[in-house]
Order: sequence, then structure tokens, then C-alpha cells
Amino acid sequence: MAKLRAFSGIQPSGDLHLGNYLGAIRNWVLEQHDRENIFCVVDLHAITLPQDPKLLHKRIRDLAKIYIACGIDPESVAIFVQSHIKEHAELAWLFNCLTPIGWLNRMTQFKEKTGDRRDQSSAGLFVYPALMAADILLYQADGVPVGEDQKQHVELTRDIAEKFNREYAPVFKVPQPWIKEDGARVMALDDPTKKMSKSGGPNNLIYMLDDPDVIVKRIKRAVTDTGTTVVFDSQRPGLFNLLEIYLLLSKPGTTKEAVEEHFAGKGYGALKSELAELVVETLKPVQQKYHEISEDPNYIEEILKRGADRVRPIAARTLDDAKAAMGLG
Ligand code: ATP
Ligand code: LTN
Repeated sequence: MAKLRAFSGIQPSGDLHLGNYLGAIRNWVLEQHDRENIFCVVDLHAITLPQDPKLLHKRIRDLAKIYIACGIDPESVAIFVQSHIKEHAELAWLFNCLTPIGWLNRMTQFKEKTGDRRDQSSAGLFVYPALMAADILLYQADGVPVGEDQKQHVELTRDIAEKFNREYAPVFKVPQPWIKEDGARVMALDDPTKKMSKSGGPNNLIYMLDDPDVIVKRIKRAVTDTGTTVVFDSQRPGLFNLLEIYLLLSKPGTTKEAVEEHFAGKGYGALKSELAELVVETLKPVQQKYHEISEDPNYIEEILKRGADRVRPIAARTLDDAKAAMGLG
């Protein structure tokens, strides 16, 4: 039986953090051999907010290198840059014309990102979800492995696909959000009521490329409460978050009970130092591989070129079908 196709992407809008890893990339890696995978660096999404051109160019390459350093196999998986395939922007325009403003008005990410500065934000930020729908639907993906915060965008993608298929012709596969229960929402270290995020301030996250001593400091500073027992208590969100991260990074098959038993009689200090050690150990091989890959700048350029060459025909075919169905050209 043919494998299901996964499509996902991350914006090169900042350095990658543990939330991106646990909510997205780790699952891409774990399931890469069971699926056909297309993973994108969504640079056109990044420019919905102002970016420094030189830094953006570097971050695009760094993000692709991190995909590989985390264990994505570039021989079997297509890794490419969104702006290398013109079809994304073109299909996004068709979707802008198909998507009611009311659907976009409901998107919580737009509201969170703009707050009371809506009128100053770019039109691109508002139509961002139509571009995301184009990314996914161009490749006829069966599913989209993402963290919980992207669920609403994948649901909008489904709505757009269904509307197009109903009004014009059945061109698009309607994809599923593939969201794991575990790790889908890693919380900020300095405020466990918010998600860990690139745009959330310097004390909220652990970067994938942080040095070991920085990781230790960040975890030591993480907000907890005044309790003493180390148990999964949802009323103590700071502690809960640290324990969740600990569990996710522990050996496969480790249970919550086993973690609680391990920390019985120990305090928050022990949890923080053991967690820091676990994070450092997890990130060490990723960082090593990242630095190895970085020694030859041509390596990543080659991978990205090959990735784009592999996916371009799929994108071109879907766009042609969509344009024909709409009577364009
Ligand atoms: P920004 O702050 O710019 O929105 P971000 O840190 O939220 O960035 P994205 O580029 O939007 O990161 O997300 C990339 C992937 O990582 C998505 O699949 C998203 O769902 C996932 N992700 C982001 N933050 C978290 C988190 N805190 N917990 C779990 N998954 C996350
Ligand atoms: N909106 C996503 C990034 C993104 C994406 C996609 C994810 C853009 N296009 C297609 C999955 C599939 C985000 O902010 N994390």
C-alpha cells in the first residue's frame, strides 16, 4: 500500500527552540520511514513580519540544517524552501479570492500577533492562512504534523479545499491535522500559561543551539510555585511543564508514574538539575551534527536544490489543475 504523504513547515523567523522540536520536528523524525514526507522552510510566511534580509537568508539555511541535525534523512525526505517554488504564491492568490474575510477574522494567531495594532500589521499577516493552505494543498498531503497551535490553520485549509472542490472541481485532497497528545504544547519557562515561542521573549525558551551552561541557567530560572512534591499536578502549571518535558525526553515507554516515583522524596532542585542534564544530552548530538553540516556551505544548498527539484512537478501539476478548474489562462 502507498505510504501516506505528510507536509509540514516552520518559519525561519527566529532560532529554533525546544517547543518546535517536541511539538513538530521530533514527530517528523520518529515517523519519517512510515510516510512520504515533504518538509518546507516557509520563508514567505516569515516576511509577514519585518525581517532583516541578511539574517533571514542565514536563518533559512540554518533551519534546514536543524531539520537534518535532528535526524530528518535528506535522502528520503524532500526538504525545500517555500520561495523556491513559485506555485505557493500563485495558489495562495487563488485562495485569497476564494476565502471569505470572515473565516480569516476568526484566526486566533492573527489576533494574538496583532493585538490592538491590527491596522499597522501587513495584509500578508492577515492572509497568512491562505498561503499555508496553498503549501499543504499543492502537494495533495494526507496529513500535516504540527503542534496544537496550528490546528485552527489546518482546519481552515480543509475548509478552503472543500469550498474549492465544491465550487469548481475536485482538485484537492482534504488533509488531516496530525497532532500528538504529548508535546503538542510546550509552555513558556517564564510563564507557564503561555506557549513556548520564538516571539515570546528571551526567558521563555530553550534554543536548540544553546550552550550547556545556558541551558542549565534557563531551567534553574524557570517559574515554579512554592510546593515541594514533584508530581504531575495540573494545578501547578510550571512544575507540570517541566515534568512533561522530562517525560518526553526520557526513554520511550517511560510512564508518568515512573517519573513521579523517581522524584519521590526529592525536590524541585533535583528535578531542575536532572532535567537540565537530560536536555543537554538530547541536544548534544543535534548540535554536533549541525556544526558538522555547517562546515561545507554547499552541502545545504545542494539539499535544498534537490528538494525543490523533487517537489516542483507535483506543485506545478496541482496549480495547473486549479487554474484550469477556475477558467484561468
Ligand atoms: P512564532 O513565535 O514566530 O509564532 P513559534 O515558536 O510559535 O513561532 P512556529 O514556526 O510558528 O513557531 O512553529 C513551528 C512548529 O512548531 C509548528 O508545528 C508549531 O505547532 C510547533 N510549535 C511551536 N511552538 C510550540 C510549542 N510551544 N509547543 C509545541 N509545539 C510548538
Ligand atoms: N503556520 C505555521 C507554519 C506553516 C506551516 C505550513 C505548517 C506555514 N505553512 C504548512 C504546516 C504546513 C506556523 O506558524 N507554525
